Amino acid sequence: MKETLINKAKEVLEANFQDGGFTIPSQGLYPFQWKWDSGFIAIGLSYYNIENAKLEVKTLLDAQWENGFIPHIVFHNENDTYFPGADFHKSELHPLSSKRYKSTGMTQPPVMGFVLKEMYRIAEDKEAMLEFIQDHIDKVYHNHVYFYANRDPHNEGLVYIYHNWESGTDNSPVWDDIWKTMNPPEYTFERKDTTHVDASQRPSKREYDHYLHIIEIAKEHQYNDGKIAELSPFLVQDPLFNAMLIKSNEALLELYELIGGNGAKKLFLTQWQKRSIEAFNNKLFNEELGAYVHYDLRNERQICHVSSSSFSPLFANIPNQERAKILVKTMLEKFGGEDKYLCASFDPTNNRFNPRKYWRGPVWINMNWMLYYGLKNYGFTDVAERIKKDSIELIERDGFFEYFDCRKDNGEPLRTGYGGDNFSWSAALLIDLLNN
Ligand code: 2M8
Repeated sequence: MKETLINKAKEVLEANFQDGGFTIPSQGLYPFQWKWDSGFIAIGLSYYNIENAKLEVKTLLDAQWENGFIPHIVFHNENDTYFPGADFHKSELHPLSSKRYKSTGMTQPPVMGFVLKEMYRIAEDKEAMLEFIQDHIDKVYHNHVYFYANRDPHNEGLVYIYHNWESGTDNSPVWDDIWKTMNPPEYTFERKDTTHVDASQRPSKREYDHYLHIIEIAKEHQYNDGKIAELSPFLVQDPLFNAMLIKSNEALLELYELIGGNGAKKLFLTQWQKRSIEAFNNKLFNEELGAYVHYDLRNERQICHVSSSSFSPLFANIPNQERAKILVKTMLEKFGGEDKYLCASFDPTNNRFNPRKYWRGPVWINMNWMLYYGLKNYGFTDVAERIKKDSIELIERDGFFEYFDCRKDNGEPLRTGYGGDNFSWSAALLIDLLNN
C-alpha cells in the first residue's frame, strides 16, 4: 500500500515537472512556479531526486529581486490558462524587480529557510547538500532582511502581508472582515480558474474584485513598500506567515552554525527572532478563543476567528507548553469531532465555514503536514498521529487533490477531493509523511 501510494505521488510530481527546472502545482489551473508550493515540493523530491529538489529551489531563488523580495508566482512561460497573469501583475513596474523573470509583485509565506533544513535532514550525501545550502542560503537570508526592513513599520518583529494571496489561504473567511471595510469597483475580467474547477469550490467574482483592487493600488505606486504600507486597505499580521518566518529564522541560524562563520547574520537573526516570538505571543493570541488569530494592522484590531493558521505556531515553537495545550484543546473541541478528518482550514463551528469551498473549510495537506510536526514536537503524539493518518486516508480515498472535505460522510456516493487534481504539494508532502 505504502509503496503504491509513494509511486503514485512520484508520478504526479514527474508529470508536473517543467523544462524550466520547476514544478507546477497543477496542470491548467496553476501553470507557473509558486513560491511556497516549490518549497513543499522540494521536500518531497529530496527523497528520491535530490538534484531536482535543488533545481526547484535554485529556479525560485533565481527570480529574487535586487531588494531581497521573492515573488509569489514566477511566470516562466506564456501559458494563458491562468488569470491574472504576467500582463496584469506587471512586476516590471518595480525598479528592483528581476530583469530576467516576470512575476507578481506580491510574495508568499517564507518557507525556504526551513525547506533547506528539511532537505539537509533528508539528503543522504550531507556534504554535497551543505555545499548547495552554502551557495543559496544568503539569498534566503536576504529575503528575511527584506521582510524586517520593509514589512514591519513599527519594528515589532511581526511582518505584514498586503494581499490575501500573500497569505496562501486565499479566500479564508478571516478576510471577510477586511472586505467589509472596502468597496472596490466591479471589474470586468475573464476568470480562468472556474474553467478548470467547479465554481462552488472557488472564490466568488466579488471576492476577485477585492483581490484585483488591492493590486491596482500597489501598481499605481510601482509596488513601493512604503506606499503600500500607507495606502493598502489590506494590511495584516498573519499568524501563519509569521510562524513560517520564525521557523525559517531558526533553520537559517542552525544552518549558518553548521556552515561556520557568518557572525553578523546570526546576530541579526537572533535579535529579530527574540523580538518576533515575543510580539507574536503578546499580540496574536486571543485568550477568549484559546487560539492565535490574525491582526488587522490597517484597522488596529484582532480578527477574531479560528482557522488552521491559528495552530501553525506549534510548528515554529512559538507557544510555551501551557499555551500549546490550550491550542490543542481548541483544535479538538472545534475541529476534532469523530465525524471529521483533521484539520479543517476554518472553524467548523463558525457560520462562515464551508466544507467544499477552498480555504473556507476543506482540509489542506500542507497545513496538516505542519501541524503534524508541530504537535509531535510538543509531545501531543496521539493528535499528531491522527492528523497524519487522516491525511493519508484522505489522499487514498479521494485522490491527489488540492483540498478535501473534512466530513467523513459528505453525502456523496462518488466522493472525490476538491480543486485541482494531481496536485503537487499533496503528493510531495505525502511522500514525507509516509517516510516518517
Ligand atoms: C492558490 O492561490 C492562487 C493564487 O496564488 C490562486 O488561487 O490562483 C492558493 O491555494 C495558494 O496557497 C497556492 O500557493 C496556489 C498554487 O497552489 O493556489
